[in-house]
Amino acid sequence: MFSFFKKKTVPDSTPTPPAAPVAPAADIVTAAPASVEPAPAAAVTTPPVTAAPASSVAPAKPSWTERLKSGLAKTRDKLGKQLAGLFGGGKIDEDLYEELEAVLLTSDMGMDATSHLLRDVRERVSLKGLKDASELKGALKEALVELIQPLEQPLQTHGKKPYVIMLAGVNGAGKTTSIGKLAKYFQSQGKSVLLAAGDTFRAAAREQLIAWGERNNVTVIAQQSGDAAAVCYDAMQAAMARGIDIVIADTAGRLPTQLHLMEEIKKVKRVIQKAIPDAPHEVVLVLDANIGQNAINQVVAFDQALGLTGLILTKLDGTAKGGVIAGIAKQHPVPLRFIGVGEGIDDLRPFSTRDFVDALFD
Ligand SMILES: Nc1nc2c(ncn2[C@@H]2O[C@H](COP(=O)(O)OP(=O)(O)O)[C@@H](O)[C@H]2O)c(=O)[nH]1
Ligand SMILES: [Mg+2]
Repeated sequence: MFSFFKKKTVPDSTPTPPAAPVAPAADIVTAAPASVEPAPAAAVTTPPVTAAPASSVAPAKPSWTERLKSGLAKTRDKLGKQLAGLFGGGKIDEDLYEELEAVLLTSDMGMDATSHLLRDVRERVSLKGLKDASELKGALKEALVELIQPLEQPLQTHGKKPYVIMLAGVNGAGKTTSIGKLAKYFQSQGKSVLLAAGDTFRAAAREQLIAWGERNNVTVIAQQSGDAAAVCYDAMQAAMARGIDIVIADTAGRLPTQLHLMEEIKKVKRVIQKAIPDAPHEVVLVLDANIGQNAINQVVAFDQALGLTGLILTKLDGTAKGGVIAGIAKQHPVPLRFIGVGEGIDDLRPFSTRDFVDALFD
């Protein structure tokens, strides 16, 4: 039996200030349990009436590059400081390479990526005849760019209507909050968005999405029943009927080791396919960067189950484990569509190798 939570309606006519994080996760205020809708599928709220209140109001706001830099501060502090020590001066010798290896390993790049980078750096050093440790930084930067560049493949949603994006991942990875951020991102490009509340395991999860949709004029398809596949099917039908551009389907968190739940999410995908034969067009695994090397195991397992087409790496701001991107690139590359460096609505952006590496080193 689900109870139907309602967000206490705070008079909220003004657009959310961009600085204030619209974190749908945290605070679903439980008011009086309101009427439970008998209808199996309930479309909540109406499609965006006007162009979504964009987030381009506050001029004093730090730029994305600045936020990326501060978001990566922990990784940079750890990696950068240690590297600065290495690059400080002196000769390039075996001791230096050994130290470099140790530093890379502690930044969660993993053994494979670390060995690869070392080999690459050695080649660059001998090719260019570098002698001084201070020149090593450039070589490492280039090697890292080359390694992770293949992950930079921004999501292209044109050509399909609706373009269907399905999200998967463990609990707390940042799926639902990322959906909010993505919805804003697509709306700001003038696209209409519909959300499918496919996390049917917890009533609160559904309410989190519904509340967010209400605040932001985004249609959310939800159901009282506990069947994620059915919700997603309804969402596909609704999106086609309404000529929606982008559908984003939330799903319940699950561990790859929970086999029955992995079967359940495979079914969600199949049912989406039934509604729209070439959908979902994008199957994204949302990863919390804090898990470091374990992210690679998750990529492998979810890819096996669902056939991943993209990744979202969240919470880079809270961790020193940003090096895991290199590990993914080396061990099981899947396009890294977006990275998250904060809880604010604008803190999710397409992944750019250059920006990332620059923010890490400079
Ligand atoms: N600092 C930070 N927090 C984030 C980021 N992305 C998500 N979160 C937080 O992570 C928590 C779990 O997010 P949620 O979307 O509910 O996870 P889900 O279980 O995968 O749906 C929430 O408190 C979010 O605000 C991020 O990029 N940075
Ligand atoms: Mg969620």
